[in-house]
Parts: sequence; structure tokens; C-alpha cells
Amino acid sequence: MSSAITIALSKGRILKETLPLLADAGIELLEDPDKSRKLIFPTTNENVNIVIIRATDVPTFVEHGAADIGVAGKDVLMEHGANGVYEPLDLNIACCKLMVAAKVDAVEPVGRIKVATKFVNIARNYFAEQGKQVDVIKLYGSMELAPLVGLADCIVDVVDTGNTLRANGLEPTEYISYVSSRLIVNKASMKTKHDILDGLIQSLSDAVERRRESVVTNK
Ligand code: PRT
Ligand code: MG
Repeated sequence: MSSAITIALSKGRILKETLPLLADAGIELLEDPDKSRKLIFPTTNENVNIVIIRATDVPTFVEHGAADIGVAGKDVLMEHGANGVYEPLDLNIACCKLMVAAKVDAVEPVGRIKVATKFVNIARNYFAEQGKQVDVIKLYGSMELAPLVGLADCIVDVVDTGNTLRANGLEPTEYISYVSSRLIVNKASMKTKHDILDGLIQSLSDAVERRRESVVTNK
């Protein structure tokens, strides 16, 4: 049996913020994924490969063992349903908030609320908990447009600075959840590759802690 491990990451902010933590753990990419069409990348640790896939596909790859570990936003994990994987570490990166947002000064409609989002499960669960009747409209992007063109009364999306909402005449109306990226691990790999994964999780945990301390010191 191979003891090599595969890490699933997504391009963009997760890759950018995870690479320094992996470097702290002695794992660095041998080539720049932004300049390559490859999907599998070897690293400075010959036992570790990195696959770069869509953010929403990371939990699927890890759950099915196509990758041993991965990094995914809590939003993506909540939407996917995260029972199929272990979630041993909060990496404290790519932080944001899941919010409901609507047009500035919009009045909540009487009757069913139309909600546009790519997070259909999160939206359904949240509004059900609030005892509100909603029709959820699945979108794949540009959620902010939906209230402006009358497609929906509100949206559920992740918000960081809030600039995108403001630029479109929207405002956050309800807070759903805090979001940061989590390390996720395949359940079978945790047993069959315990030593190498346990070592890696510990190194990453130390890297997260050092980063937290340096942020505090530099304030
Ligand atoms: O883009 P793609 O469809 O491929 O996938 P993705 O959007 O899931 O990936 P990516 O890389 O955009 O986001 C990966 C993860 O980063 C998300 O799952 C979140 O956990 C996290 N994250 C942190 C964010 C943001 N901050 C964020 N601001 N994801 C998206 N955004 C969006 C936000 O919705 C808005 O459209 O960025 C835009 C700018 O945000 P403001 O509030 O600063 O204006
Ligand atoms: Mg995106």
C-alpha cells in the first residue's frame, strides 16, 4: 500500500492562504499552479501531492478518498453536509460570514420569501429554524443581482468587507454563521495513514498557532 498522501485545495484565496501554512510544515509546490494547466502537483515532500479543484468539489474528493485531506470553507462544508469527513483543525484563514442580504430599506414581504443563493441547503435550514416560509432559487454566481432585478427578495451569501453588497445597493440583514477554512480528512485514511496524517495535522496546527501569535504581536 502506498503511504503517499494527496491534499485537495482550490484555486484563489484558499490556495493563497494555505500555501504558507503548508510551507511551514515543509511542503512546497514545485511549480506555480497559476502558470500551469496541470491538476496534480508534486511537492518538495515526495510523499505529498496536491490536487487543485473547484472549492465546492473538495469535500466530495475527501469524502470518497480521492484525496486524503483537503481545505474547505465552513460554508462549503455546511452546504455539502460534513458528516462524511473528519474536521480536525480550524485553519483560521479565508474568514468571512454567511449573511442574509436585501436591498437597502427593503420591507420584508408578507407571505413566502424568495431567496436566491448557491447555498440552498444552508438557506433552507436557516429559514426553517426561523419558522419562515421560503422559496429558494438556486444560482451559481452573481447573487447580488437577484434582488435588483426582482428575481428574489433577498440572498444568502458569504460577506467579507461588505463592499460587494454596498456597491449593489444591498445591506446585510441577518447573520447566519461565522466562516473560516477547515482542514478535512478522509475517515479511512485517518486509520490507514495515521502516522503521516497525524504528523501533518500537528505541523499545520503549530503553523496556525504561530501565525495567530505573530498577528497578535504585530497589532
Ligand atoms: O469562485 P468559485 O465558484 O470557483 O468557488 P468559490 O467562490 O467557492 O471559491 P472562492 O475561492 O471564491 O472562495 C473559497 C472560500 O473562501 C469560500 O468558500 C469562503 O469560505 C471563503 N471566503 C472568504 C470567501 C470570501 N471570503 C468572499 N468575500 N468567498 C467568497 N467571497 C466573495 C463574496 O461573496 C463577494 O462576492 O467575494 C466577494 C467580495 O466580498 P466582499 O464582502 O469583501 O465584497
Ligand atoms: Mg468565488
